[in-house]
Amino acid sequence: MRITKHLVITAAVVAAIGCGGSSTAPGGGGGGGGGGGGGGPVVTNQVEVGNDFFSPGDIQVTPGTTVTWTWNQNAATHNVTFNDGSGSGDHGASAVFTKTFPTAGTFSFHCTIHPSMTGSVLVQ
Ligand SMILES: [Cu+2]
Repeated sequence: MRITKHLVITAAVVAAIGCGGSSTAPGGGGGGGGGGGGGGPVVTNQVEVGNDFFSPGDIQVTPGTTVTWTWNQNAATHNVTFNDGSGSGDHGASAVFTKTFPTAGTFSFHCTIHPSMTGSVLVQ
């Protein structure tokens, strides 16, 4: 007996069609925003003196403005000292120091006890 096998090879053409593969982003955007708080000085003549910070540290005033530094109720001993050596001297909680800035310029200050405490008055 002869068994004839007819092998029909069907070339299965697998058409891998890429269509539909692209996924359209489902409205992913929307982020952004959140601005504000930039690095510029704050327009104010009031500075809080706290433990290891002046708040705000960098302020802006117009010529002739008197700036007031107020030690907060929790403040340890700090001082407001300008680069020319002038300043408040050492004070503690609830102290107040004022200084008038008649001329334009940038006047940096710091606490000599805590060098990390720095600030500046931009007068313009
Ligand atoms: Cu200090």
